[in-house]
Amino acid sequence: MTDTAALETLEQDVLAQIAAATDEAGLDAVRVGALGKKGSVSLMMRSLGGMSPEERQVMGPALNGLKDRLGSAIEARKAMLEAAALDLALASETIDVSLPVRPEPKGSIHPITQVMEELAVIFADMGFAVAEGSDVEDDFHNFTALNFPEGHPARDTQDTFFMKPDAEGQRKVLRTHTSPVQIRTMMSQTPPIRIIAPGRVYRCDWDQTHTPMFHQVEGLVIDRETHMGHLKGVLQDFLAAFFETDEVVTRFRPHHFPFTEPSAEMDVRYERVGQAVKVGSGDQWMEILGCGMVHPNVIRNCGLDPDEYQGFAFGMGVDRLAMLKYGAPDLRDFFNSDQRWLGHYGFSPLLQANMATGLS
Ligand code: 2NL
Repeated sequence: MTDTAALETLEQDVLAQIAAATDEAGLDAVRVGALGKKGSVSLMMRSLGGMSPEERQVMGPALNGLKDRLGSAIEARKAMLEAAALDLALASETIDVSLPVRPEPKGSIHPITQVMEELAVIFADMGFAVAEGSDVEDDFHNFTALNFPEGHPARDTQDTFFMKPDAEGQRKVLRTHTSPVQIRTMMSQTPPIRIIAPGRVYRCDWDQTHTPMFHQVEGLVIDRETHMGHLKGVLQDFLAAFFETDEVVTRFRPHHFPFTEPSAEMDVRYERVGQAVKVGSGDQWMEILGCGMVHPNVIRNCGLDPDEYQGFAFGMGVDRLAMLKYGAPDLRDFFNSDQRWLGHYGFSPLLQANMATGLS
């Protein structure tokens, strides 16, 4: 029975099975059935031992040839099936790289953080650097260097959070303004100085308009010939940029701070448009910030000569700016961590404030 005609039939049979295999698993079953240890071709190879030398001389090469041809046919079919599977995957698994990230971002930027970013962007555009410092400060940097006299009401435990006395008996405070950052900058750098100091500040106060922790940004310019005109120009440009209007109408009202002389509060024109507040024009005045020329005592306390250097400083509440610009009615909502409130008043983390394409 082991003649070449039988081999011919087997070859046609296996080739038909190879052609009919539609996936790699099916094709591998065909390979095992023919060329595997107990496959039809392998069994025939094994029968070579029992043949006469004449028979073996014919059947040996014939079986080897069959084995090679079937092996090549299987390889060719395998390559074809792989290519087809890849084409199918490429056609059905397209990736649109322009889609937003998944899962979609759920977090949002808190309006106070947003306003802090906007302030940094506006003042950076005017050449100011951002300076930061510790929330826990000593009496010297928070009060004494700033020309607060002994016994000034702000130094009182009524207004200021005091820490427990340390090993040297010194009572540190939670900074009541970010001015200590500016004091430290004046003591460690030589003018010209142009910085803003944004950050958290603390005072014993808790009602509709006051929270014991709030946010402030202060600014400081120290140079040889700085004057009130520069102060007014910087603050007007700042307010116009922040409230995104062409011009703002402002006025200085005389005031008093221990650390500036002269001191002023700056008001801006505004009007109510329904619930919202429009800043820049209108017939009402609104107090927006405090400012002044840095007191000569403060300059001297920082190791600089007030006859050589002078400058201006200003300070304002970030939380109030955020309320005004984004129309949140109650300051206490800013600190409730309510997801629905944040969803409404928050900002996209993917949109960064910048002067070129807009602040908010
Ligand atoms: C306000 C008023 C102000 C300053 C802060 C300052 C800092 C140094 C020297 C002098 Cl180191 N002045 N800061 C000056 C004027 C006003 O803040 O109403 N803040 C909420």
